[in-house]
Amino acid sequence: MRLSPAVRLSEYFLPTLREVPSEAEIVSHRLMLRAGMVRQEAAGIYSWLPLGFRVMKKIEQIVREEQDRIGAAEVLMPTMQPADLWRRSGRYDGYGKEMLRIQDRHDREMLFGPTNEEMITDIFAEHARSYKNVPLMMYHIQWKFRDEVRPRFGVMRGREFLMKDAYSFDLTPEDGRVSYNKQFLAYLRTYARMGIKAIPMRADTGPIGGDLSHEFILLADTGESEVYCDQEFLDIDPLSAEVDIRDPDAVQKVADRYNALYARTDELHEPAVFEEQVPEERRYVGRGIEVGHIFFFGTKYSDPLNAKVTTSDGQSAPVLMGSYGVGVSRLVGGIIEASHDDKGIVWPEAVAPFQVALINLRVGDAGCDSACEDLFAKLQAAGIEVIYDDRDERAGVKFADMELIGIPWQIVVGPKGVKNGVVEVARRGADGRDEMAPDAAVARIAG
Ligand code: P5A
Repeated sequence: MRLSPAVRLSEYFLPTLREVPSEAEIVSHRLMLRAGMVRQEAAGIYSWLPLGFRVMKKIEQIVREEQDRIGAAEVLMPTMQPADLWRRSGRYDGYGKEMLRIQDRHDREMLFGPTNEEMITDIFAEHARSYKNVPLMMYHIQWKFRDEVRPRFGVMRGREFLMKDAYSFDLTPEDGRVSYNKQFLAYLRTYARMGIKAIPMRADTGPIGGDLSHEFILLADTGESEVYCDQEFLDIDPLSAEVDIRDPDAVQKVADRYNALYARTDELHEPAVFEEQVPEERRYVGRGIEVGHIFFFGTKYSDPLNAKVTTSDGQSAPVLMGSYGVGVSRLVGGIIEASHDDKGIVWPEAVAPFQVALINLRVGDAGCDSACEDLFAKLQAAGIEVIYDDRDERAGVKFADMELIGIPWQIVVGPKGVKNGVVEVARRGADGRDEMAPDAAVARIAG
């Protein structure tokens, strides 16, 4: 999906707020409301306004590219599911009040899907026949509904939320492990590309089931989960080495590097174990937000839903499955928790709604207007996404708004500079402004 490469603020919908909304408990929620990114429609249910929508789409696209890269095929399953499917897996009653149950006009029982293990297993069961159909991975990026007891923290714990959920199908435990490892690696790359640190932690499997599971915890001081880990986790850069994803040994090697850390750090939540096993200078204690969760659960769904394939020697065997979730809408809030200052959001470049804010200090002044129009066109030609503040507003309002919404670069065009043939360039989160010719400004940001 292609986002609009450039917008004029006078034609845009950016309902920023000066006041701090009283209902918001945490900084990301406050900033998302103040930056005009979302509007709450009901408890835990949000409309995504233009700015919030752009960020969510950027996150979604990074997730998509990394899934495609490991050979997972994108599909789209519906939000509505028949209750019968969940009766067959045995999860219909167990899921309890968190599942939103709906009746259609024929009194058929439906539900708004909280996840899609049943449906994808049923799709596989209908179409796949033999060992030649596996290994296989499919994913979709689709809205989920979970009627959480206490929806809070804005989009971080919503009732309706966007998830990427992938599913793997394999014949042998060894192949299943390869699929799991591929996803593990894809997750490391996905978060690194977003400019954030997300640490894989061994996890309980809960209602999804299975015996192998990792949560990915985005480091943020305000997070709900405690993180005790070896500093080495933070020092590994997942993007530093190009791993051939089609080579199972290479993939296993990366997973092993993390697993070696777990071997030492499995019970790190016990302070005594932590102190005994991790040298003081490498002890990291912090907080974080769960932004992903992956599971390998074997035949938990393929057994009851009869998803079998014939083996090469003519036997019939249930497929082994895993499922892999990323909290796409949660990440929008999570990244803000991890990256903000007292002026507002500080977006990592890869997920910023726009790369540059072009600020016209004197709208109506012929020199400023034409310098801005020229820059607006040149930035677009250079492939840089730009939001042009062409509103008739005070300079202070413009600076405050662009800082609040966290745009990585600012180009400031004022009457004095225009006379001297220069503009000012500033970087969000850094001090100072540099004067330079307009073309140099474009080159600086492009470079
Ligand atoms: C894995 C994919 C699953 O549902 N089934 C399909 C498995 N896992 S999970 O851990 O329950 O959810 C995956 C990720 O979704 C995000 N998430 C939420 N985001 C916002 N609001 C919620 N209420 C919510 N619940 C889960 C989390 O990031 C989680 O890791």
